[in-house]
Amino acid sequence: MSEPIDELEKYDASKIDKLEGLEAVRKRPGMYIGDPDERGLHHCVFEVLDNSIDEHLAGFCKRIDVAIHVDGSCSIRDDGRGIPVDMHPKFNMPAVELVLTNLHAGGKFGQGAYKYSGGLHGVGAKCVNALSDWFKVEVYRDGKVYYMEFARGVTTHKLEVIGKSKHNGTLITFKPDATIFTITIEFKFEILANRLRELAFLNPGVEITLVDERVENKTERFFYKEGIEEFVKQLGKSKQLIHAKQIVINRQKDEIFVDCVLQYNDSYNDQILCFANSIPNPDGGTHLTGFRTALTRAVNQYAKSKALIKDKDPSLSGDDVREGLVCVLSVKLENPRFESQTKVKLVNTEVDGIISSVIYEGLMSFFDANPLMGKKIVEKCLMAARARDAARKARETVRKSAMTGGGLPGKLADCSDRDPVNTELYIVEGDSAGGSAKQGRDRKFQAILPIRGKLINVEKARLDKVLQNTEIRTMITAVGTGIGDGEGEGTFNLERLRYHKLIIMTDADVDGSHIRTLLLTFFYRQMPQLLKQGYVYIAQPPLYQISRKKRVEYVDDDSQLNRILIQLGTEDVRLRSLADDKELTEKHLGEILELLESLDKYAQGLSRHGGDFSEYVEKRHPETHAFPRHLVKVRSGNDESVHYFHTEDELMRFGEANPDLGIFGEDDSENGTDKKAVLSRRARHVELHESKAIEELLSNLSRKGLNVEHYSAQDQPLFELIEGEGEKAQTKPLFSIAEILSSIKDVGRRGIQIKRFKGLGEMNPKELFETTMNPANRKLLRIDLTDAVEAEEMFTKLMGDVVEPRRQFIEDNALNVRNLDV
Ligand code: 0RA
Repeated sequence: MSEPIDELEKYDASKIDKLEGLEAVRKRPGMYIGDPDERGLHHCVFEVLDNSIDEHLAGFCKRIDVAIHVDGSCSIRDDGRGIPVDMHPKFNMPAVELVLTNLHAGGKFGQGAYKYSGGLHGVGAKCVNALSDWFKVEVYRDGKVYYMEFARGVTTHKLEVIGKSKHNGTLITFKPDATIFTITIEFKFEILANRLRELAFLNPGVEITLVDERVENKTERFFYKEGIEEFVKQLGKSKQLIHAKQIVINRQKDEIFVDCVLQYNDSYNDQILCFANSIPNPDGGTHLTGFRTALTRAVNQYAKSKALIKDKDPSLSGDDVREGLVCVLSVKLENPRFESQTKVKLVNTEVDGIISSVIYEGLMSFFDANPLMGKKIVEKCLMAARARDAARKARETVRKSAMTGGGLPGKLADCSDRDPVNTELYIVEGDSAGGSAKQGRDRKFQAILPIRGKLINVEKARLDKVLQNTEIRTMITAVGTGIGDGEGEGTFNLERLRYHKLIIMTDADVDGSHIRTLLLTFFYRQMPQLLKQGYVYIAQPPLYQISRKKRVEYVDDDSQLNRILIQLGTEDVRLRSLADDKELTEKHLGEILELLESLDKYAQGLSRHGGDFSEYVEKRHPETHAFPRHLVKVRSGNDESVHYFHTEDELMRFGEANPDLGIFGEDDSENGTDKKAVLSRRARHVELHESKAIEELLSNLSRKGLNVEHYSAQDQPLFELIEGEGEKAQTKPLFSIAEILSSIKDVGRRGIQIKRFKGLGEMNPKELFETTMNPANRKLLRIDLTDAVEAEEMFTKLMGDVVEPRRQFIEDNALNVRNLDV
């Protein structure tokens, strides 16, 4: 299996310039991993991961397991060959130590099986080592387990055999150094998950898992046999496709491997994701240029050859042929060069022509073999061309009116400071809230733009229609940047941005959330740079106002309100258990309430899925005491029933016995106008990942003396709530566990007034300023688009035509409706 000596020979002395310590990396982390911010932090994981992916590319690694641990460290395990452990003859050091401590040692990159490696110069893992508080490596090789440990790049535990193993592989665990990563050292599941998913798409066949041990039950598995074909399928899954069959091109030319999958949908945007050696290049580069040229040329060529456009007609433009296109373009080449250390743009000049010819040939042969689809695609592009012409005219008029009419819209209450760095624009829903905001604001740096009613849905209308909308035009003028790509007047120019904070302020109701989504979608489609650079924010008005005697307090959300109610409630009451006639200590009661409060959240979650918590508790497995893992809600006309299942098997059997519910297959009742589909039953299956957490909570509660069986009401009282002392004490019997929490909250609620703010208009100007606009108190939510793929999917789902994904999305996210669109 392993030929360590041979391999080592190849990268010995000649490849290792000098023994350079890792101090250089610690001094200037930016040179090696980019800024030591959140991105840099996660980059560390990706650097180590790249080595495992290399092992996969070399044909030795099938599986990679990534874990975020409770102490904030992260581990990456692979089943590759394992880092070599042999003594290096010249440096008198095991290879693994050399590889992890010496900047220019390594030499496995840029040759042999590692030709298509993503890492540059192989500095990856050793930089991570240098930037870690501690760094541990276990190597499984030659039937043994080897172990080594470092601190900030310095060896603290020499290589040692610590056990036996039949397997091969490498396990690296590290804890980032907080003195380097000063902004954050907290790994985010989503950031890691997005990259792992991407890697699994780009490297079909590798199985990657991610587990977050900081929380209960958070794991994900990424495995895509079909690679980027599945990627494209997923990107387009909430859109109406123009053609069912994907265009798949994979070919090798001059040592460059090209993998490309395309599919058109009926939206007005394109999404082309480019990768070089599995590294995303959001700014494109030579591979993208080559692709674009080829696409435009091929579609025009085909359209003309089939007389779908006349010779005298203008050609379809690049924008026309890309409208509604979803595409993943992945190239693998020997020496990728990028514009910067962050690798956002590929610059190898030789790539352009090669990609262009491969893609052109691929497209032409696809069109020839599938003439109907070719025709459909050309027709779609022709439609885009016509619409683009109309939009260009519309934009022209927007620009003209902005230039001539003296500039700023009358509804805008501008601020006095003219320096965009200092200023903010509040885009406020409704004239009345707009009025309050105008009165309450600090006019030096806060500008207010009220917008009225429903905005036009920018996802469903073409740009020319969108630009006829007055609200949209006003907003474009106020923001100042203009819209659309390209160069020249009227197109987007970030330098003309008039405020560095654009703050969307809407009511905390359904309409408000709709308007907020529309605004965000508009920014996302027409001024994406604003979102990418973090200029767009969402104001977070408080949800409640509570007043007690003369004191007024604002409360952000339900969980904060609950905490306050529980706190107030426990100040006034005690709890006596009737089973042993003992009063609980305040501490004991506090702990119980905390558990009950968490349980309540799960109970509410369950009821959002249509379940009932008491019933759920009763469905506990009589022997194992496990809770059901699956819930299926069946709707049939006005009837609703809920079914619980403990295992996949049980669920399968139910699905097989009720095939009309389509629990496993795609729900195709959206398609076709079959009357029966409208009348038929519908089912929704939810996997209750929370069952483990609920089990845990209930066992904690039982350790605190509460019996799960008593969750719902009993015939006899279980507890007594006591208020007041001695003679004057009042008691109230409680018949269930659930009642403890609710009755204590009831006590807390006494003597205070809780007002729920439905709309911004319910606050007076001073309140609105203090709670929501005053930089000293407010909580702004910055919209960041770390993951464009996810954002794209979210916007299409929320705003697009396909009903089912949207309904599903909204239901799935009902847990946090307040931030539905963020
Ligand atoms: C140097 C040489 C070889 C493998 C590796 C490094 C290697 C590094 C890492 C880091 C994480 N997982 C890894 N797996 C392998 C070649 C080994 C050989 O020829 O046996």
